[in-house]
Amino acid sequence: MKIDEVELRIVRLPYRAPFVTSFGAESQKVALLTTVRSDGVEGYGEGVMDPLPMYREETLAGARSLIEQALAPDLITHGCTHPSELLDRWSRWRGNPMAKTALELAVWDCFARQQDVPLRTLLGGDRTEIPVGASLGMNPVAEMVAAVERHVAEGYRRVKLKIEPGRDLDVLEAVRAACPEIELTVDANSAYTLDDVDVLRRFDDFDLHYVEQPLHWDDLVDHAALAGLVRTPICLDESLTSPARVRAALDLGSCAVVNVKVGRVGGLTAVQRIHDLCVDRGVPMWCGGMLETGVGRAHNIHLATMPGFVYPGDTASASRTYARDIVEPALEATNGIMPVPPGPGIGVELDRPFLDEVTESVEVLRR
Ligand code: OSB
Ligand code: MG
Repeated sequence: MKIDEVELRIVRLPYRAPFVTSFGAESQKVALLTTVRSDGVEGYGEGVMDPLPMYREETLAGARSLIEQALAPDLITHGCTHPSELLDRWSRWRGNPMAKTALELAVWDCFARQQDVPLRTLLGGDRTEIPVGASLGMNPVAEMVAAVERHVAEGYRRVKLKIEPGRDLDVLEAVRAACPEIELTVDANSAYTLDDVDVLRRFDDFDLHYVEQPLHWDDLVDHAALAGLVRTPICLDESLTSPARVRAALDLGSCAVVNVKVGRVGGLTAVQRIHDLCVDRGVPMWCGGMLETGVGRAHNIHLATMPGFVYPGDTASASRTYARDIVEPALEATNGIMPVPPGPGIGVELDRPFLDEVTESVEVLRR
């Protein structure tokens, strides 16, 4: 495909409630939305870099600069015959998976729309709906318990609690007392060290499906050591930044469950490689989320239809996060089941008037 234009748009969208994790409280999304235009067809992607490097080290400004200076000129000059070429072609620029993904996703969406098929079909996903869970980050404990009860009543298939040292065992005790049966997980977003092993061991009492990224955000070795000291399975999020890193984590025994976020691993081709590796090794996967707008969320829903995504993902209803989303139709789960938008590509269209209201800047790169 010949790529005529790349559009980079920064949007700001307030969250309905602050999202509290071990790295702080966030009250709005600042997203980079990408559009590629090819023979009159558009495709959309979304970058998940934050303005400041809170989750991993990429930033919005750095990613935008890499796209402007290297990725978009390469794409506009050379086009591609299939979006799966881009991962290896862009490997000459090291790292920066979120920047690469922001643009690669738009190419995949555009390609699927040109073929007139849903994106999931290109990825080998047969399912037309997927089970979803919810990720809850709030203070104080009573508010967390109320939120868990609300999500269980709405039918969510799994609830994940954001925890950190000093806000962990009390939360777990309160939630388990209120909901003894639910599928429960915790996400520490790297807030502990191996010195905290006594607390981490006590998580074993709460029948957790897994504990997500307890240790340093780039570590594999300490997680492998921790896996030998606790019974609760370890799931890695932040540390898994490419197919090679996932293979290393599995070889080392750093995790028994894999959280896939397309932006963190470098795009949909990287997701396919990780998927095939995990299926081959019998390692369960699930699709994580970054509180994306409808564009990134729709991509997540399509990729989570691949057969290796056996646990409920974080791709919950957009209305949990935003009073109004930038896409139509709305991405809403019913009784914990998210339907995959059936149209071509990611199956959603931009709500242009509202998108313009929340747009901070637009830049168009041409041949
Ligand atoms: O660690 O999974 C995480 C959101 C932002 C950054 C990191 C994480 C999260 C979530 C939210 O847990 C998942 C979602 O609802 O999109
Ligand atoms: Mg996480």
